[in-house]
Amino acid sequence: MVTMGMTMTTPALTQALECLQASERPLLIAHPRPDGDTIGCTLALRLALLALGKAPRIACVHPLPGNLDYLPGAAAFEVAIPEDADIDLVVAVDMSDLSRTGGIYKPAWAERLKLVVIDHHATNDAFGDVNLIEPEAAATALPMARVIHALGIPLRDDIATCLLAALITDTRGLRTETTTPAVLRFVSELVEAGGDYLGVMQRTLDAVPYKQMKAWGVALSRLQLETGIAWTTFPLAEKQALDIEDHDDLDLGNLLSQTREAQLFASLLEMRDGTVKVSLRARPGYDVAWIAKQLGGGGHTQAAGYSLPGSLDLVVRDTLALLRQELARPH
Ligand SMILES: [Mn+2]
Repeated sequence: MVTMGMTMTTPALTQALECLQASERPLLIAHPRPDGDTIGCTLALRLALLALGKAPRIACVHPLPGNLDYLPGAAAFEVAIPEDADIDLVVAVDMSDLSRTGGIYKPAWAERLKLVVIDHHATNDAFGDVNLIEPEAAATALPMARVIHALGIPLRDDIATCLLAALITDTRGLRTETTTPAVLRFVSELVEAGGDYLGVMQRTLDAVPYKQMKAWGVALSRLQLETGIAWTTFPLAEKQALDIEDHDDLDLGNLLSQTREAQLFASLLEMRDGTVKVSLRARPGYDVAWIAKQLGGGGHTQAAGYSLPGSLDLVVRDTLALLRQELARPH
């Protein structure tokens, strides 16, 4: 691996390595409503640790979506870990704050276990004892690849496939602003090393379940456009009619962001707990991270989100007000 600075060492990388090398039974946690980055990176690190003879456990509070549950090792995910579990390290993967473990992390662990954070969210509040955070990285797959390489494990075959799944999903098929020439070179190296590029494309991206396709129909029929902003709402009644669970990620943000006339995009989903889950997208040059941060969420410049209590109408109003502010900024 010649690209992506695989031999680059930072204090955070050194500390993360020390923790992982000293650990025999680490717990790796992926975030709720898991995406390809959190799952691919967690599985890649698990494979690397297994190759070192360690006994990692992996956890995610929600079931894996059908486009990720085929990845090598996916069946090993657990949905809960008891507080007194026999683990000796916790690794949080692809999450910007501790609440993103979805309750898997137990506060009592802070006394006895080190917490390593491996992430790329600009809004990450460095909540670990060790924080390997690369906000400029296209995906957590990049710092994760550095960790695995530094552990002495080759980035090939199943590990390469897991890292490809992470990179390709988080860049929406290599089309985000963060998809640099170095990222593209790294992708080609992973493919040369046995990573299943075509399989990942076919099985993660071009693999929308029928139910989700129907949901897209509802969301698109409710699509609205005002100067530069495309947005849609998904009321609870419509979700129930289509048998959609709250943890189903409909990926509406990415769908809406293809609307040619708009620079900013929002999807607002009514949830069963009385909150509204908002997903924002921005074209290159625009920024939605500050909006999410201001409303208690997080994310990236081009993709961010948050949840707010209140009616759909109220959250639409507050969200549109901030999106109009962003649109009005000089660009
Ligand atoms: Mn990510």
